[in-house]
Amino acid sequence: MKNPMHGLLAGFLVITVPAHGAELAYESFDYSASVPLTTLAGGSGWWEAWFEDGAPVATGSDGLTYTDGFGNVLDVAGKCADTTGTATTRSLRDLSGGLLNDVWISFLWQLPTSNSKFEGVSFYRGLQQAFSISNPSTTTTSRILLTNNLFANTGSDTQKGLFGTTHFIVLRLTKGGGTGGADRIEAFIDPLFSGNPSSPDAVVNGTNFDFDRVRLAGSDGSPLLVDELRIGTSYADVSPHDAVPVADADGDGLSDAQEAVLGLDPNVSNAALVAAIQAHPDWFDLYNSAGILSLGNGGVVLAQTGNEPVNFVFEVQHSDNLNSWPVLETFNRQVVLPEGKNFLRVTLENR
Ligand SMILES: [Ca+2]
Ligand SMILES: [Ca+2]
Repeated sequence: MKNPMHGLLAGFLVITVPAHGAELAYESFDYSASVPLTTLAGGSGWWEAWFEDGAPVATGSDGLTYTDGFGNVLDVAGKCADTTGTATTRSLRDLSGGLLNDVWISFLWQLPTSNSKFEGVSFYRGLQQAFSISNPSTTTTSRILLTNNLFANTGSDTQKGLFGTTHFIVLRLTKGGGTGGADRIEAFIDPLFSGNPSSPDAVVNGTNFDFDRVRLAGSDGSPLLVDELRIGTSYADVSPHDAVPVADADGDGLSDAQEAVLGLDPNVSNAALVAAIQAHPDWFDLYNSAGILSLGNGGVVLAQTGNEPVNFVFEVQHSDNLNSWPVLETFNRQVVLPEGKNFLRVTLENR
């Protein structure tokens, strides 16, 4: 605390164990190839089967796959959805859990060929289209757009998207997290699986992005492949993957690639030196976790668990007798650390 608190008012910080996320819905299109989605009811977290508005989207001949920039492979199953048809295709499915917000959404996306037709994945609140990821319908340029359908279809261009390439699209909805307390959606294109993505490629604000329905559509039957649609309460829920084993020929914990950077022989173990450095970090002007946690400097340093957000409950307490301290006000806040960061510091200032 930079200044002592005055009077009979004090802050009390309680750190709660982060709640583990939960996968809320999943559709892998684990059906036969090249059949209409209508009446298909696989996956989890859905209210009844796919239905159509016009012509149905069908399953593709195969499923999509995705490998992130570190070589980790997304968990996939079954086929995909393919909007190709002779007329506009639209298939919809309702979620079983009612209206959702404060969630992560992910899906695989591939536009096979150049065109200037609308193809997209849209999210509805009942009959109201709320937000969409789509291909621009005014140009043949390959782009992935995030659109607020609630307000004049105002969009945000991710400036990303290649024809014939499978992209991993992640949306993060934050209720009240936008400008002036509006809802916010952040779009991330091809983020790594290793940590919460923190630099969105597009952002939109809107009055209410609650949704309970998903629609896949291809205008005039133009082609879009969509697969592995997931909704969850954490990024980890929507990015399950198999980590690729890292080559470490001598088994000393340093990968062959890291040893190459350090000029070491990947076939000669450096385990003894690594153990010595870990046992005596101060000899090398390094901090271990305990050392970092002791660097409060008037604040409190906290470590995150895995990649989970850190949950705070901050209580302001008051007292008439300095003995009993009932709560005056409680603040709840969840903080997601930037990728690659494991510690945060909290300070309290009386201004
Ligand atoms: Ca699939
Ligand atoms: Ca090694």
